[in-house]
Parts: sequence; structure tokens; C-alpha cells
Amino acid sequence: MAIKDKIYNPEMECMSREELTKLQGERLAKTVKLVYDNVPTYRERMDAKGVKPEDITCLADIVKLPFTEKTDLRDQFPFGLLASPKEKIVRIQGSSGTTGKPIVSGYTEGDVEVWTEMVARALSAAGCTNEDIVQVCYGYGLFTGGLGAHQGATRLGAMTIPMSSGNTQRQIMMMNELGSTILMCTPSYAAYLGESIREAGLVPGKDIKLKAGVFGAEPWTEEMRKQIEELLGIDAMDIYGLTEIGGPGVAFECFNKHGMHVNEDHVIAEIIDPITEQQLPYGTPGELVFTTITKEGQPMLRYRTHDICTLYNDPCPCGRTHVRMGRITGRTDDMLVIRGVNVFPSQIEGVLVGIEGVAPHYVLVVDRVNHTDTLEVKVELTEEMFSDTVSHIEKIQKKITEQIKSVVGIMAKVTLVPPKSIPRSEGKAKRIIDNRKL
Ligand code: DLL
Repeated sequence: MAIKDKIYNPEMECMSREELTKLQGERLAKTVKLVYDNVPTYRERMDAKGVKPEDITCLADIVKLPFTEKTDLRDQFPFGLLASPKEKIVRIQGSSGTTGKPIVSGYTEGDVEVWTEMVARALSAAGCTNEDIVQVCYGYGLFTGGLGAHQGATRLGAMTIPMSSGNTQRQIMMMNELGSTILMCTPSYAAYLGESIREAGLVPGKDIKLKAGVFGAEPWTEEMRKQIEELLGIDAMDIYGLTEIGGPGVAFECFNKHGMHVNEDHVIAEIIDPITEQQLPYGTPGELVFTTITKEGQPMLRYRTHDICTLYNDPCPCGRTHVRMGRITGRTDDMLVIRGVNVFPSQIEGVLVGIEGVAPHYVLVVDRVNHTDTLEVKVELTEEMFSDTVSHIEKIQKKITEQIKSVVGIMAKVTLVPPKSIPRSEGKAKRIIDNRKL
């Protein structure tokens, strides 16, 4: 199904590179002055580097600025990085992270407005109009997924259903009865919903009216896209964002589905070498770094996301001029080092989803036995394969083992487990159990 891509704000989204560079430079200079004058952490960092706000006059000057890390948000929790007075803050969003201590971000009314438009742009690119019924199954709360999606869908005048995450049976019932046309949730939950819909005997296209899905908040692959599109009979689009920068909508896919346009009139994206911290050219994978240039509440200078991806600046047939970011292929901090080999969970997922008979549900268990790292890949069989012959199942096991060895370079123990035995997640999927850290 080809979706109809509509550009929400052509003036900004299709601006010439020359104009955009000028605009980014001006907005950067303004942001730098704002944080220098109001946030002690930034002032101290810039002073230490001998940089004054007057030194930042154009986009190229960004390399003079210091980086910011998640630890800065933790250290300054909750309000230490605010650049606007508390009376101007109308919203707090946050994320718990993996280490327990949350990080929060304060939004002014203007920030909420910018964020709303970013999600509206993403939904427009997925064909959403006021004729659509948008079912939001991202969690509502401090997590930016639910409210972010909700605001964007409402902005387009769509009938918005704030389901939040969980209660799959109720999700399906509402989807069926209300005739939801656009689904917003994590890709892993979309796959689970797709399976559950089929199990319930409902037929996509007939009982389920979905035409598109806007999925993000966790890494996924092209193969997973195909599976979700087939299961639900939809176009599945990628959306990226992070709490620190403003939530979902920082970047989103157009109908060409080859990278997510970064909303460059609101953020500056850079790719750096994580070790040398030097900028890398378009087309080279590295760590994604964002600077907000319209945020008033809690602007971020050169925030290191630790997400690994590539930026592309070749023209996109959709007409948008903003650079595109490729899929997140890993995180500098999620990378597993197993027997000295760098392993990204996405590489293993890429192998698994290309093999018939296994479901897109897996978990990687890393351990250390007799001082040697071990990797076990537990993956679910589909219902049909589960009742197949033992020799056929063994063949699949062998195939997965060989392909992992060839793609990742290490021998893994592959365990095929019964359908539905790997716990499902309603939000972000937990794919790694690293027992070495315990
Ligand atoms: O996950 C915001 C969001 C909500 C994005 C809904 C898209 C849809 P955080 O909880 O702060 O915010 O997590 C941010 O999630 O640094 C990436 O590692 C990962 N992530 C987000 N979107 C994608 C995506 C939200 N499309 C962290 N592909 C980011 C891969 C993603 N990873």
C-alpha cells in the first residue's frame, strides 16, 4: 500500500541548504547566549574552553562548543540545566534510564509547541489527516512517547485514542470497534499486536482498518519492518527521538522509507567519532550528537546520544531537504564485547528475522564460564515450526548458528524455545541479559 505523504510545513521542511545553514547558525548563536547567561554548567564548560557566546556566529562554530552527557543531566537533576525561570516551565518529561536515577527535561509552552509540530510532521509523512483515527499505545506519563504522539495526532485533527501501553486484548477490541487507521507504539509491541490480532481470528484489511504505523523508541531492522507490514497489512514508518532533546519526532521517515529526516530547523545533528570526538562526514557511521536550537526550557549543547548511525544528505524524492539519519545500528554503550568481538544486538536480530520458522522475539544471554565469555541466543519458533519434525528444527538451529558466526564472527549457542515463551514487552523490549555484570 502506498501511503500519501503530506509535508506539514514545506517552508521549513523544504528550505534550501543555504537558507537552513544560515538559520541554524543564527538559532545556535541565540541558544548559546541563552545557556551561557542562565546555566552555570554551560558557562563553566565554555569558560574552561575559552569560548564566549560572541565566538559562535555561524553553524561551523559549533565545533568550538563543549559536549554534554547524560551524566550532566543526572548531576544537575532536577532543575540545574534549566535556562528559563521555573514559572515558564509548563511540562516535565523524563526517563528512568537503566541506572535508576531519572533524568528530566523541562518544557516551556514554546517547547511543547515545537515538539507537537515535530510529531505532526512525522504523522503527516505517514499520511495522517483529520480523517484518521490514531491509536496511541506508547505509555503516557513521564515517558515522552504517549503524550508526544497524542499532541501530534491532535494537532492534525485526527481522532486520537489515548490507550497508553498494555492490555493487549483491550487494544485489539478498540482497534476493531473504533476502526483505528494509524497505530503508534514500539515496533516490538506492533509485532506482538499483529500476532495477537491473527490469533484472535481477526483479519487485517477487514476487521482491522490500520493503514500505517509510526513506530520507534527502540532499534528495529528492515526485516522487522517487513514482518510488521505483513502481519498488520500497513506501511510501517520509523520515528526517532529522545527525552533530552524533546521526545519523539526529532527525526521521522517519509514514504521513501530510507532514513529519517531530522527536523533541522529545531536541532543540529552531528556525527562524531566516539573516541576522538571529531566530526565525521555524511555517509560515515558514528555517534549521533544533537544541539537544540529552539528550546527555551532546557536547551542541550552537543548532547552525546551514544546512538550509532549514519547521516545522509543526498536529495530525497519527497522534497524535504533535511538530512536523513539511517537506522540506529547500536549504541556505544550497548555494544557487547564478547571474547573481544564487538557485538551489536541489531546484527543478531538481522540474522534471526531473515530465517523462516522463527519469530521476531529473542533474548541474548551473555555469561562468563571458566573465564570465557559465552553467548546464548534464545529465539522463539513460530507455531507451525514448533510442530514440525525434529530434524527440520535442528536444521534451523544449525543455520542460525552458522549465520551468526559469519555475520558477527563468534560461535553462539542457539536455543530454540517454544512460541510465546519469551516475555513480551508493552514498551521497549529487553533483549540483553548480561550476567557478567552481576
Ligand atoms: O524513546 C522517545 C520516543 C518515543 C521515540 C516514541 C520514538 C517514539 P527515550 O526513552 O529517552 O525517548 O529513549 C531514547 O531510545 O537514544 C535511542 O537509543 C532509542 N530510540 C528512540 N527512537 C528510536 C528509533 C524515546 N526509532 C533512546 N530507532 C534513543 C532506534 C530509538 N532507537
